[in-house]
Amino acid sequence: MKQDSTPDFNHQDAKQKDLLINKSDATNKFLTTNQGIKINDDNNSLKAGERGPSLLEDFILREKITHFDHERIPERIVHARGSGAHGYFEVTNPIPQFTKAGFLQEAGLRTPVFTRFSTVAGSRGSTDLARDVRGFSVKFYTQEGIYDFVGNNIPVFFIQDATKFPDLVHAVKPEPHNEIPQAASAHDTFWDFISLMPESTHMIMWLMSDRSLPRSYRMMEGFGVHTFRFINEQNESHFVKIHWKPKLGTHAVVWDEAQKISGKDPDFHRRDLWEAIEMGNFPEWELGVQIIPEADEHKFEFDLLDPTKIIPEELVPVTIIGKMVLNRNPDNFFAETEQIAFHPGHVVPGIDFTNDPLLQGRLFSYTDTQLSRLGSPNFHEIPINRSISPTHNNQRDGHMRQEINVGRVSYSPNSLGGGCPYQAKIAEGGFASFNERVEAHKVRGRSESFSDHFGQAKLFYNSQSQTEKDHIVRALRFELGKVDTTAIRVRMLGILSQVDTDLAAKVAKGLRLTIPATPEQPMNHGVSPDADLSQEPKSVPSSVESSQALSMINNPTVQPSIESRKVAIICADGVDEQAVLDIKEALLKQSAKGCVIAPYLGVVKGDQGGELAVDFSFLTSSSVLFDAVYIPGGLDLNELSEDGDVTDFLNDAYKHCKVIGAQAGGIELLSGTGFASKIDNEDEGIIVGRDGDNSTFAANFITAMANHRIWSREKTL
Ligand code: HDD
Repeated sequence: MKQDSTPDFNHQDAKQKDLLINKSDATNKFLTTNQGIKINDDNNSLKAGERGPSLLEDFILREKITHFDHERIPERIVHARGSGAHGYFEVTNPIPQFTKAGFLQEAGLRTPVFTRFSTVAGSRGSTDLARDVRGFSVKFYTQEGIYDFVGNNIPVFFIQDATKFPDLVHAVKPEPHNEIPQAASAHDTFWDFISLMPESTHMIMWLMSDRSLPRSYRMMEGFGVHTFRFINEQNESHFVKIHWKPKLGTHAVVWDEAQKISGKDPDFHRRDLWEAIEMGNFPEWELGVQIIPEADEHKFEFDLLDPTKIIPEELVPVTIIGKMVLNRNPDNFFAETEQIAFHPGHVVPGIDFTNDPLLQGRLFSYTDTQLSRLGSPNFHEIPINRSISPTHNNQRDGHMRQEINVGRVSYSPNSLGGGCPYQAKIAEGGFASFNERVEAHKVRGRSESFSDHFGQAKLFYNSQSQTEKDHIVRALRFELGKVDTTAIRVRMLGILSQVDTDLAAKVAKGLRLTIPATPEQPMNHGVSPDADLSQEPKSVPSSVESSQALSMINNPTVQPSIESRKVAIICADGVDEQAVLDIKEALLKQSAKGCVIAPYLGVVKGDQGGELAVDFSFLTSSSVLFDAVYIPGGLDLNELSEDGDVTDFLNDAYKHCKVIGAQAGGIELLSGTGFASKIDNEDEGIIVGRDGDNSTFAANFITAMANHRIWSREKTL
């Protein structure tokens, strides 16, 4: 059964139409109880006398308080902190030869989606800028039912078997005795676990890289992690790895900046996503696939079923098949972003699973968790979770059932209901699992092909630029530096030495520790006496030595751009207003935004007698919330250069490798705040304009900004 793509059926909006019946707008309406009774006084409870006790009879008070008392539901056990948006997926390059999934069949076909991004470890109210993996989940409301993509911004995972997931999460969450630290992996229990789980080494390289500090949700990749299957009309299977590639490129902030953003604006990513969509800068990703024929299953030096491995793009290129655009913010956070329930087991005909033991465990976990989080097996009826293709079956009742099933039949087979609802033949769109042949002994064990824990960790490290390698070293020094137990630090150094001796030595230097001569055999901790220890971790050299796609800085597909970036324009009375207007216009032409920052809110007076509206004061903003800083001429230097806030603003911008631009008198301000020698030494990220040519200055400023950061400022380790 193919999707209906006839011109009069606007499938992109089908979910919005579906949600309409649940929307409620109180504009020009009376206040009522939940039973529809109009309320006359919402400020006073019913009392025996004005100073007397409240009366139990007050059904209005009781209803209001009772509802309030029950407003909270359990937060997600992982990925509690998140933000989402509506949008659509559009096919650009159909692949019927690989999959029969209806939503991938026709070029131009649009399917509505809701996408939720998240951190993993922190609570619902925690900072967006934690060093953490980011969740990347997309619910496709296809005409064949719901397809959920439930991935991350990192293409591998910590563990190979789902049975270790509760251990991993217990280790990374705040420690149970004092519930410290929040949204952070830099503590003993996490690194204790990791240092005993060498299979996590590849993932740890990614987690310690800047991938775990995205500049924006809009600037991160998404990965399905597991190998899935595509099934075509001929019932042929191909293995597939799924990728999302952001239109704006993959970019990160630096760690010091991330920590400061966490204080200045813990909602930084949430706000960024919301504002981008409100401003019409719709976030966009391309959907790509790596396809591997069944016959090639054993062709690689790693196991396709092992979720701690990538398939280097040099071995199997990524083919782009579509794009996703997020163009609408939710109306209500709780109803949509909080109540949405994803499940990697929600697949449509044409997509199927592999025997990846991590995926297999996930297939159980996600329905189970919704039962405690959303409270009922009827969570699929919540509007945001509801399929837009019709659902009919013999499941009945349960908490909060919404559907009113008519008739007396709720079983199959039946004759009283004419045999309905019917089973669908495969040709009619019925889902049939891929008939993979499985012949095996029942065994609690792991394939030997899963025991390479270091080969791809090396590949990742080798693929990084020097700047990125240094960031990994600094991240490890920070994280292990927060670990109190020396034995754990030492054990980790043993693991790191198996990835790269230089990396281990640099981390060891930061910790003032020595790398152990013989690394402890971590797998031997806590194993039963009769366990098979023959599978010691090993390192299988990758046939690809270095892969540019793994580096954010060297990645050739990332084009220089300032689209949707924010520039702080430092202003005060007397400012050269034409220069401000010119840079704002130049930025706007590239879909970027200039914000006026001044000592006080309100307006600043320009040198031509005009006024410029102030967006933020130094008190309500910070340079960590911007991508670059510009100082025009004509400022009242006395007012600005003595203000410590301005110096902090510029120092942070410099330290975080951001472009700083100054014209005319702004150059004096820059010199006066300690940047004189940096201007003289021609730092490539300090752009000065002395000749009053605003357009040449703007062009130079924008070119410098488009490369994201001036990494040459950082000291090489
Ligand atoms: Fe998971 C949520 C991604 C392994 C069990 N997971 C969750 C979310 C994402 C992922 C993005 C948030 C969904 C949302 O926005 O609502 N999880 C992954 C990836 C994994 C992974 C990419 C490895 C490849 N997860 C994993 C395992 C298990 C779980 C091995 C359990 C055996 N994950 C859950 C969960 C969550 C969840 C407990 C919490 C909330 C939810 O499901 O709905 O069931």
